[in-house]
Amino acid sequence: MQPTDPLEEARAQLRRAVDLLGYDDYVYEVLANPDRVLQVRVTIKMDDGTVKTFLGWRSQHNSALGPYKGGVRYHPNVTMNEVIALSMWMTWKNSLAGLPYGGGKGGVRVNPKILSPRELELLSRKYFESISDIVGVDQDIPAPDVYTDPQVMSWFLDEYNRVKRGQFFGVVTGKPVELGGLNARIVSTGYGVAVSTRVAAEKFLGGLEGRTVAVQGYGNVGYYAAKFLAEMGAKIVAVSDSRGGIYDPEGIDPEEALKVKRSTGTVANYQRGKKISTMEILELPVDILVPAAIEEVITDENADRIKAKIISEGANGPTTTAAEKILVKKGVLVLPDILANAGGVIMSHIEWVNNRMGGWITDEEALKKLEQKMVENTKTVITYWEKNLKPEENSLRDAAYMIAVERVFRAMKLRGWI
Ligand code: AKG
Repeated sequence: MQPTDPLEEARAQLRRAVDLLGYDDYVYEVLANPDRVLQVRVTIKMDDGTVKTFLGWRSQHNSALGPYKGGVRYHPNVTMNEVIALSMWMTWKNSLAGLPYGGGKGGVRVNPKILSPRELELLSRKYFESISDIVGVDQDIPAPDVYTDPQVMSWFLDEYNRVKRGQFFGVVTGKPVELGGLNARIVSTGYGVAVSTRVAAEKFLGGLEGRTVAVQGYGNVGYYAAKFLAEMGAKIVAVSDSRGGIYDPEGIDPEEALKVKRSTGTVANYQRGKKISTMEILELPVDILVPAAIEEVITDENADRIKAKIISEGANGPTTTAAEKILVKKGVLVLPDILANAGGVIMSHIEWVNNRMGGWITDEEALKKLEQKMVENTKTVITYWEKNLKPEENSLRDAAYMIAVERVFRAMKLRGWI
């Protein structure tokens, strides 16, 4: 199986939605390409005296609904096309979530795990300085993504305020509490995945109680999805990370698995159960599968062997278009990324509003708001799918895309862009 270009995937998904909605090629062309992509060079002096240059990007896809919004990832394999695809997905995610945001995304091609704290700070500050002219509280609001965290956001915030000579706290979200962030941001994507899954399970599986779950990826999203799903009554039977996984039909304690990962480097050392590979986890006989690791893990090569009834996309882009066709035929329901993992950006919006008002909100209130929005959005997508599409031909992603693209289309029309 050849890895597909994420941008091709994103465009194929858009093409489908544009065709289903009956829009013309002009609309497709406008939305298949970002408004702007800035490529920057980030050159830093390493601790050993050598000089290294890293490439970085910020892609601003569409701002019809509001300022661009989306995270920044640090990853050794990130490419410009991937960043563009991710910014396109952010446009749909924000639109579907009903947030007043367009879509943006950033990335730096670097392995942050091998940088010293000083090198990481320097890289973060230089990257943000280089994109500071195109970001801003009402222009483009970055946030954490793969391998970036509240500390990186603090450096972004500080660098922006140094360059712009102000105190613009709403220019990034996902900040530490001391700088206007919310503790709840860290749990929000995983919590949102769990809530969306619960709504789907209530509708299609008669509830979450006792339903078996496999979670691929044990970073923030995977761990918190597992933790909250377990709290909601589901039984976590398999978890994995990049180094391997574990399957125990008797059930796995998510907290214990996290402790094992922290102390030994991988959940695969969990004391009970059978060791499995990070790809085998996708094919286990479970009710619910949560791919929360990387893109394109469910492909036309393994889709036919998937036994789960519901797939909840914690990661961005884990299912390819070709795989989804097979899954629709098999009657497997995919809660698409733009719906299921929107919890992070919804919480970011709460933080941003708070910063702009100079206000405060408790984590409890913020999580309540997030839950309401995830329930509402999941029900909206399921209802739209049932009313307007054919379950034997169309996925929930088709429904989610049609709602999201139509909102962006209407905003562009009202603004006179098309
Ligand atoms: C994502 O949902 O993939 C994001 O990058 C969210 C970032 C945000 O909170 O703005």
